[in-house]
Amino acid sequence: MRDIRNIAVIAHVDHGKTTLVDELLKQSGTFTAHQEVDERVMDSNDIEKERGITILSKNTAIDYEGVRINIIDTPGHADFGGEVERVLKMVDCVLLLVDAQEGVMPQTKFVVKKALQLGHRPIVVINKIDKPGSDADRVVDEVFDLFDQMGATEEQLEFPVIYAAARDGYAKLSLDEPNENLIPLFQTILKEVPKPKGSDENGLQLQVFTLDYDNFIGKIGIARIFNGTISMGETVTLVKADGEKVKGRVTKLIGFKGVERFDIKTAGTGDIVAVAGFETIDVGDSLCDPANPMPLDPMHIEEPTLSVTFSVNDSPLAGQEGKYVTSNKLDERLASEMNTNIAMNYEQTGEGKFKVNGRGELQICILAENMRREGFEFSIGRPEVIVRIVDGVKMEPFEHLVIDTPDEFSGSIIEKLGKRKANMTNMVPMGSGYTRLEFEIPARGLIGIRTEFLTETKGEGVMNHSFLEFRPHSGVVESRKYGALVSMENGEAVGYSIFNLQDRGIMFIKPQDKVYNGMVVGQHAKGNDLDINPIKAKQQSNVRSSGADEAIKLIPPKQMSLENALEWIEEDELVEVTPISIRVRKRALDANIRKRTAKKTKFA
Ligand SMILES: Nc1nc2c(ncn2[C@@H]2O[C@H](COP(=O)(O)OP(=O)(O)OP(=O)(O)O)[C@@H](O)[C@H]2O)c(=O)[nH]1
Ligand SMILES: [Mg+2]
Repeated sequence: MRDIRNIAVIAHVDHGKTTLVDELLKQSGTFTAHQEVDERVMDSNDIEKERGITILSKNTAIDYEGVRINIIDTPGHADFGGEVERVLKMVDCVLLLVDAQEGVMPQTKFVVKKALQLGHRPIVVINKIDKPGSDADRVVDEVFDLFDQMGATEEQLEFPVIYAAARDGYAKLSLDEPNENLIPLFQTILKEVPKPKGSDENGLQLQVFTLDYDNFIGKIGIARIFNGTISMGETVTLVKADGEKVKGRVTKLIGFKGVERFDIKTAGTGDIVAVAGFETIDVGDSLCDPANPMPLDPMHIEEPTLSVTFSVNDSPLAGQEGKYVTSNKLDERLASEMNTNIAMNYEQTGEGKFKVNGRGELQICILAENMRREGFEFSIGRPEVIVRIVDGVKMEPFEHLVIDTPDEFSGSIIEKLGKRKANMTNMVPMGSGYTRLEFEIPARGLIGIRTEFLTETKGEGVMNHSFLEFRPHSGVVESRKYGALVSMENGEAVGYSIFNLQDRGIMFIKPQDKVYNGMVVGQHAKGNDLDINPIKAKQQSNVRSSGADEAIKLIPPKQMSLENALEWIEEDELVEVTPISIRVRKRALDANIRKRTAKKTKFA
């Protein structure tokens, strides 16, 4: 059997996972001398590169002193926690990174809980020790306390610790050693990561944790072999999560090394490979020995907490900018998404309406962003939290929220969050003028808060949250304070009218933008909605007043990104998404209908 170690790199967002994987690849000599590689090479898809975050977990492999080390890089953002959960089952150990300054953060808790539950004894990497504000000893204590709180065993509490600066490419066993290279980390991996259990002699048992697709070879399952061997051309049995069995032939077997993938003939117990030949293969499915198919336990992933309704775009501008606009196309696209992402699901809730359930606003925004890049046009509604009835009690998801803010803003933040039903559990000075505030808050209270929070803290605050648990429903939370400026005309916006309207609030449009009756063109400075006419041109008199038009000064409009818009809208509004535009609109475009429903809800 091949000498193999399998590890996943887990942490809170931005603590340096992908950067560490880069360095592990480089220092193991995986790249050839002249190979040009991007920074954070594992963040390979467009949105990951643009945003500098990992969205999908990805695997790579290195060879170190004759040992194959398979490494899975995972996302740190709470919305992609489902990715981490399913990966943890595929490895025998984790590298838990913790920022030497920030310490334990909400997603650190989430991933530690999952890792300990599966019996892993993490290698703790205190990363970014080069930061001036780093306090590695304090952070090690925090990690120890966290493990203890999460019910770690004696053995798990004796976790090995490494001090590192991933970006600068060094790691060491104690802080007073010189900064050299990652050899101490490689050595620790070889020493501490258990060898895979199972044997090449047993019947095949392999489980898929990620899917991939190739135009020539079709659906590909990336999987870990828990027992036996698998070979190119061999016939094996695919066992689906519901127990259904289908025999099929392995038409391609792919191995990994660094950023390369290549055909292999055979692979054995412990290895991570990609397999093609099974059209219906999904995440969590097993491939087994046809003589005695023994599937692995299906994967359990934490339930979604948030839902957003995607619907066919029925605005007056529908179909002008996108390639795919029909209900069927939307349905197909969502179905294929859910195939590869078991942390999300969706249901059809009416003609052309699909309720997409996921882990958070970012996860759903990324899906919508991918769809618009592929040429889809659709509209999305306000995110809603998923409520459950447990023993007759209405339960809603709660989140653990951590805020780091300049001291002077902590009072106003506490007040704001109070109105959103947050309960403060901790407040500690962080030094250099910053305070850390911790809360437990209904997920509902977090919808739409980010922009407001950034304004409140002049962009200097940082907020992080991750799922805690379902708790009894906590009543009404405060929502948007401002009304909408709603166009009452169809046509093209005119500079002159925008100029006249701009002191009513914040405009979202600029001259020549297409508008329609019922489209939201700005945020009203007051609490009520206001119908306005953004296409009214100046009355032309016979005598041209020279240069008067050029003299008007327009305040630049607020450009609504998909996330801004989704955060901003209320229940009676929608975001219209096309490959070119993001528009906000009223659900009911007709002003009379809007007024009637507004009255009804008021007196309901
Ligand atoms: N000062 C310092 N910065 C680092 C170090 N390691 C990583 N960074 C920086 O931290 C930022 C985040 O790094 P990533 O590697 O993308 O973090 P990540 O954990 O993969 O982030 P997600 O995948 O989005 O959760 C980047 O700007 C890195 O350059 C380090 O050792 N020291
Ligand atoms: Mg990353």
